[in-house]
Amino acid sequence: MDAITPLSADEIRALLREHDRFVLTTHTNPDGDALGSEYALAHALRGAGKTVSVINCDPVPGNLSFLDADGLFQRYDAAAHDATIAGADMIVVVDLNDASRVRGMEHAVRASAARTVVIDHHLDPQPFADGYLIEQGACATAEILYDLLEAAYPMTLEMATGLYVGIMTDTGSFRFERTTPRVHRIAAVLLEAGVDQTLVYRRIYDEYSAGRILLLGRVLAGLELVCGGNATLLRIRESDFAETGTTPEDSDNIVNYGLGVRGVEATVLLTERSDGVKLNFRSRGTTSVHELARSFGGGGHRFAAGATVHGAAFEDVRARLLDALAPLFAS
Ligand SMILES: [Mn+2]
Repeated sequence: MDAITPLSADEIRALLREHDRFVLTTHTNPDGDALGSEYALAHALRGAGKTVSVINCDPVPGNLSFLDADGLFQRYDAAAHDATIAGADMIVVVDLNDASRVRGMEHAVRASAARTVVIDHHLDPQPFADGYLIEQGACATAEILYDLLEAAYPMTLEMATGLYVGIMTDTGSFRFERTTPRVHRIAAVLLEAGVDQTLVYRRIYDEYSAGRILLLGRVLAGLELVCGGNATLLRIRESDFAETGTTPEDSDNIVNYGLGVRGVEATVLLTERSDGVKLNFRSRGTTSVHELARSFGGGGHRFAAGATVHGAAFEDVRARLLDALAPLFAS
C-alpha cells in the first residue's frame, strides 16, 4: 500500500454499519484525545450491537483511568491479542497516521485482513491503512468523531464524555488556536448530553500525585531562556523520575509551562529516556515547530509536535536543538 485513500464521513459510516468485529487502537503514550476518541467510538459501536476490542500498545495513564472503570482498554500482548486482531473484520486507528506509532502492534495490524481505517488530525499521513479520514483543521480527533457519530448514533453519556475529554485535552481546555465557535457549540451539545465538565477537568488535571508536582517543580527550576528570549527549554533527566517516584506518563502537559513566559514563542521539553531523548515542541501560534520536529525524525502539528532521538546523549541533543532553533528567530 503506497498511497493515501481518502474516505468521506459517509463512507466510514457505511463501513461501521457493514462490519461486526472491531478492533480500535491508537498511538503510544495515549492522551485524552486518543483514549476519549476510542471510548466514544467503542460505546457507539457496542450500542449498535457490534463486538469491539480496544487494544493499545501502552497503558492508560492514571489521570485518564476514570475512562477505564469497566476495563475497556486492553494493553497489547501478542499472545493474548494477535488472534483478536487477525479475526477482526474492521480496525479503526484513531489520532495517529503512522503505523510505527502503534509500536509492537504494527505487525499484527498490518497482517490482519480486516478493513483498516484511520481517523486523525495530524500532518503527514503515512500509507498503511485502506482508507483515511483526515481533517488537519480539526481541534481533536474527537471533533472529527463527533461529526461522524452524532447523526448516526444516539448520543449517550459515555460517548459524550469520551468526545468531551478528547476536545478538552487537545484544545488545552478550550484555549488553543483551533478552538473555534463550532468547537464550543459541540461542547454545548456534549454538556447537554450530561457531561460533568467540573468532574472531568478535576480528574484529568487536579488529581495528580504529589510526585508529579515535585517533578514539575524540578522542570520549572531548570527552565532556560534561549534564542534571545524567544524560546525556552525545559528538561527532565532520567533520575528526576526515579527521585520523585514518577514515570514518563507523569510528564504529560508539563511542556506547556514553557510558553508561560512573556515574549516566548516556542518551547521544547527534552526528556532523557533510557534509549535516547524525547522532544516535545510547542509554539504559541506564530512560529511553526512542525519542521523542527521533522528534522529530528518526528512530526505532529504546526504548533504542537514531538520527536524521539534514539541512542543520543542528552547534551548532544540539546546542542543540536539550539542550533536548529536559532534560525527560527534570526530576523
Ligand atoms: Mn489528537
